[in-house]
Amino acid sequence: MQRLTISLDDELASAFEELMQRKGYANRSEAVRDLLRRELGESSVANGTAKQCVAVLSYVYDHHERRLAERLTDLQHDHHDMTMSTMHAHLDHETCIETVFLKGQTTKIVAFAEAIKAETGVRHGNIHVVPVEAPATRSYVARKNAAHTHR
Ligand code: NI
Repeated sequence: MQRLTISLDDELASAFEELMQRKGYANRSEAVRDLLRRELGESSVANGTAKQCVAVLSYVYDHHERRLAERLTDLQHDHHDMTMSTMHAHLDHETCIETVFLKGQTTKIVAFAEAIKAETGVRHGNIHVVPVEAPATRSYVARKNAAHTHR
């Protein structure tokens, strides 16, 4: 554990305090740790160093759109090696919301998510990628997996 002392100008410091309050952080250290982890995680995905990831893909779609539900299911079956689980809810007579839990090679997962989002009738597509390798961003999942290593 290292202790860092940082200097912020007044404006940035009060914006940080405001952000902490809005997000419900009880202390500055945890807020800074989360900001750093998010930035490191996002940049490791962007620059390709996060080779493996877990991800949550969510989207809304119209199940009356021609064959869309079937196409989405086909896409998931085509990627069964990375699709862990799917949750589906019917929002109203036409609209469905789906969340897909994914695990595997980051580039493949991102490509799969883009393919789903690009389907006609899929709206509000969003993916949250969590790197599982980079030590600095060690996630809950990575720690949990490490804790489950039996010797
Ligand atoms: Ni539905």
